[in-house]
Amino acid sequence: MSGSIYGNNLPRMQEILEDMQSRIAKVRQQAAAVTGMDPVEHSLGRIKSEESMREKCRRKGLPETADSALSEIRDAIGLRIVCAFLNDVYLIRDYLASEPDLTIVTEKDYIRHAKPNGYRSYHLVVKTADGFYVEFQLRTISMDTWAALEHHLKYKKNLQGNIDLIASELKRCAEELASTDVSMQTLRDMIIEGNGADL
Ligand code: 0O2
Repeated sequence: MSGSIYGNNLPRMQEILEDMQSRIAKVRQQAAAVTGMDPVEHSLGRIKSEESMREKCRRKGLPETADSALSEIRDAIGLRIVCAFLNDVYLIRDYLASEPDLTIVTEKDYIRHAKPNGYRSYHLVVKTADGFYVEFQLRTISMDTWAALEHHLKYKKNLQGNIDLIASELKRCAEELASTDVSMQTLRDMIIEGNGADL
């Protein structure tokens, strides 16, 4: 096993990641110029590490090849966009959908249809004109906090205690956070109405 699983595509992948990051920066500036508020709290971009990609190929029963890493698996290039408010998640979604050179390949609204464990996020896979896939995970700060904790617990070895109780408490937390997200959005809408276009 020698060389990168991505073959000689890494420089182009890095370029695409940077391009996506600058598009997000642009839409943040545009939205802030109109509303006075940045729709994105923070964002992270990454090329999936060699080791994680090889592990994902094995987990999915795929050969460890560039084709698997770039075509069968579609999150080699990934961005996580964390928004303060629910509506901002959909604003970013609409912006990505409106980009003429990007094709939406899959779209999963785990916000309106949460996973059974309580996971919420909006997942979008887009394809660039030259055939690279990019996965976007769009979520609120609350959803991000929950996912980080759940991820941490999931990979914690020798987790002691009542696993069923932990799972049901985690789900309850996800529901409480989701309800807080709706309340925060309502509050924001009320403030905007009270201030015209100032917010
Ligand atoms: P990593 O290391 O975070 O990238 P896929 O696994 O992508 O082929 P699927 O099932 O269509 O296929 O993906 P899905 O359900 O849209 O989720 C993909 C990614 O979302 C995961 O990537 C996680 O990052 C995140 N995710 C999905 N479900 C959960 C969850 O229940 N908890 C948390 N914390 N994150 C979740 P990877 O590849 O699993 O891992």
